[in-house]
Amino acid sequence: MGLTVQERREYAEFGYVVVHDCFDADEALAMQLELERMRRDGRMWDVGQRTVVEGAALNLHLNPSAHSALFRASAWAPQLTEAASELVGEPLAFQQDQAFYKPPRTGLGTGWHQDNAYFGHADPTRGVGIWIPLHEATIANGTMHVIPGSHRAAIAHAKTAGTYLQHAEAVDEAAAVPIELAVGAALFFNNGVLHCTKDNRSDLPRAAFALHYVNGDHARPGTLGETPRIIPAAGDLRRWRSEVERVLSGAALAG
Ligand SMILES: O=C(O)CCC(=O)C(=O)O
Repeated sequence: MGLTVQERREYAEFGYVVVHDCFDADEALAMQLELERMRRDGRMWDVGQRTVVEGAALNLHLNPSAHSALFRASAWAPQLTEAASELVGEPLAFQQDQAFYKPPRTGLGTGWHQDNAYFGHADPTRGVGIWIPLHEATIANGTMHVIPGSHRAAIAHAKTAGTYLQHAEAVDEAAAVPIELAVGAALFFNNGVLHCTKDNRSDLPRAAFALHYVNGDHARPGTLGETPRIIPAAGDLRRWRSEVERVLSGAALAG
């Protein structure tokens, strides 16, 4: 599908761009069902190593491609690979994926950071993150916030006590912009953009899925131990769509 000239310009200027209608209803539903299956199976863990019990204040994470063929195939979804390769250049390499789940009322946000604090690329603009809400992401449920233009300067980070997370040491929050997104949309953001999520104070859960691509010539293992893998910039539509259909037909049989 690729990005429009306007979308590429916005990304270059601000360090991020929202692509509306990145996923159709089937794709979005399949991702929601898979995340919910993994959550029910107890695959999610709290970044602060808190016990995962109902009603607790939690920031739940998961590496979905370790447990789900659908999420493994998502890295090959052409609407992601084509846009990512336009933003970071070919050869395209897939770096890693993560999912985030904030329970209703008690879900905890993730502090301000630049993803390049984890990846350590010499040029953060050679890496792109894609944040995909699996529930509508609103100010009330603590959606992603970004600081436009912040990809131009690296900020010092420190380790957040009791977690594997890094947080930026100085952030001008007055410049922050909340990014409200419908299900089906995706936020593409430069590895250098300062971003955070806030607590979920709403009565519904808020989940999101994020993938990271990097230009293959600049690829290096991240601090989470992952090794980037070269993938075709055109992606593989059949691989992605057959996984979407498999998940939906499994749900139809079960339901
Ligand atoms: O959804 C979240 O809480 C964190 C997302 C994030 O920081 C990221 O994708 O880099």
